Amino acid sequence: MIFLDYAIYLAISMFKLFLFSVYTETEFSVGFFILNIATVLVLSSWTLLLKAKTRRWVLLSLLFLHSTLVVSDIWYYRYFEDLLSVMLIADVPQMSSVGGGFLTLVTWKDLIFFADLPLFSAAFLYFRNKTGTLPKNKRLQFAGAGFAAGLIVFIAPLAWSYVQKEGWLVDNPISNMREYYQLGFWGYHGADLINGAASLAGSSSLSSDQLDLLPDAIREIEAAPIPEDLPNIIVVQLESFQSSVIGQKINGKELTPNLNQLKEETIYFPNFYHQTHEGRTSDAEFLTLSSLHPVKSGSVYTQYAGNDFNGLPAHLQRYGYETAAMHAFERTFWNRDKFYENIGFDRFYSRKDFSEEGKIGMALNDKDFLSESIAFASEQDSPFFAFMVALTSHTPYEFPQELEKLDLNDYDDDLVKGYYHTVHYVDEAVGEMISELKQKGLWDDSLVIFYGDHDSGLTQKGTEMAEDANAENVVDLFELDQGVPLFIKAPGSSGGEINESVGGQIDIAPTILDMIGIDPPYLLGSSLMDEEENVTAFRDGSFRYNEFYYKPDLTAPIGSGTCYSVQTEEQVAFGNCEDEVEEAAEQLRTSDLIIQENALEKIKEK
Ligand code: GP9
Ligand code: MN
Repeated sequence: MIFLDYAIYLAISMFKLFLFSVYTETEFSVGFFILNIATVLVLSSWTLLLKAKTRRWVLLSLLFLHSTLVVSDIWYYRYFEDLLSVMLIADVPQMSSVGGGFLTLVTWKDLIFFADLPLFSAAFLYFRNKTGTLPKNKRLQFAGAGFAAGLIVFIAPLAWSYVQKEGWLVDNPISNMREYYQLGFWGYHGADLINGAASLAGSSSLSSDQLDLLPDAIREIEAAPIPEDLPNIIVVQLESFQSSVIGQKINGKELTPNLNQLKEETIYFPNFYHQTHEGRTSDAEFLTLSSLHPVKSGSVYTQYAGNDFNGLPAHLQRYGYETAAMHAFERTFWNRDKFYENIGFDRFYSRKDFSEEGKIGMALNDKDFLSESIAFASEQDSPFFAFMVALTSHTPYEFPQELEKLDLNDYDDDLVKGYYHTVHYVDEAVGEMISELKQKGLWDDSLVIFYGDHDSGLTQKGTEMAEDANAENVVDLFELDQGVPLFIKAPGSSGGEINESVGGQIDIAPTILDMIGIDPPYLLGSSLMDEEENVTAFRDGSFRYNEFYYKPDLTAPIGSGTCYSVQTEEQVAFGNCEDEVEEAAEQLRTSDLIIQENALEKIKEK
């Protein structure tokens, strides 16, 4: 067989893509197989033009590159349930933050992706004198036929579905995984390369039609009177802080006694969720400060730090607030120095402003961090807005043994143990902070908020944490993974209250403005204090609304998914979620347009 090497190459390539689905537990149907083989043909049939000897080495190199990309995708998927993207280039400096946690993504079985290399080489050596080379025109015919067949099979379903389903395949798919299922592994990476290159080159595609699609409210510039006696605002974002730890007991001991107690003095929101994606901490901050969604690949902070957003700090500045951000890590990490200045912070207290001694994990421990942050906040003129980003409970949850206070002998996973130790410590830090705020007269009249930035990364089905929480069905796992605590201490109030409103980090800015009586600029979120039910959307198009949770089927067009009742944890009729599916998608599209096309600035220029 003249092209035996190429046939083996195709078989191995397809096996790798199949294995990718097995490792990531994602769909692999017959249609998807055909789509993938078509793209492999399109990308590799040119090698049939080469003489046999050269072709083998080229195919071997292609297999190596293929494995490298597949394995990188698998590691990335294990952390983010998403695929790598060109836009992540801007995030390479932050990748180190996963640190020791990254190694947990790598397993020995991943090496299988490179097992073909020695086997393929051995087969080459064996066949090296047994296969001849076809004449040039024949090779051209085979290469052309392979390429054409691949292209037709790849394009046909796209074209068909474009006609049938009004373009869902080429429409904004909202999530990378939907694009992957529509275009196949190589199709996704090819499309991403083109879009990413265009974006990095700064080419803008915002048409005036698209601008017209934006809600009218965006254009309204408010001129509201300044309310009297505006309170100081202190917002504390806690690292990897899940709501599952609130009220949790370990060997009869409360994991978060201080936060549990805080329910007596503040408004607690049990139906509050993080909406972060790949930008992790930076996404949580962005959602909070801009009331927009994160982008579908990478972080807004690193890619769009200079764009125009209706930022909370800048809006508060208009009403006379002094604004300061505190985070005891490198000021350039996640591009914070640029983003904070752009969004309206007068000052940014970073690692160099805090004590050098007393590190836990990545930075100064949260007890000292919060205490020193209060001192910095007190230096601001009132009213002030202080935004504090804590860091002790960051993966891989390293915690000094001498400070451990919990008996975690019943747990096996070191990451889970570390997580609970750090969470318990951060809870103490919050308790001490509240005492200090009270002592300094900064508690009673201030608006103080505590919330978690995102989950611990230890919540997937079958993990020790999920099993410990008896999280087995879709709703349980969603709650464990997406739920973060939110406590709001209203100015001048001391009573505790449970507010059942469904919401997410996108609602924090509108809630703050609502509570202090300032008209908001155009924001995507809504105040949690009003009675209205809002759609709390997540980056993949899933959402919570009312008593329902909707999980999309990413292998299908927008609108195919399953609706669940959060109360019964059972699947319910799709009709219960139907109206909100498009609303959630629309929220994400509007947000993308504002961020990626810098639409707010363009509107002002118009
Ligand atoms: C460091 C912090 C890291 O500044 O943002 O947290 P992460 O983004 O990895 O969750
Ligand atoms: Mn984080």
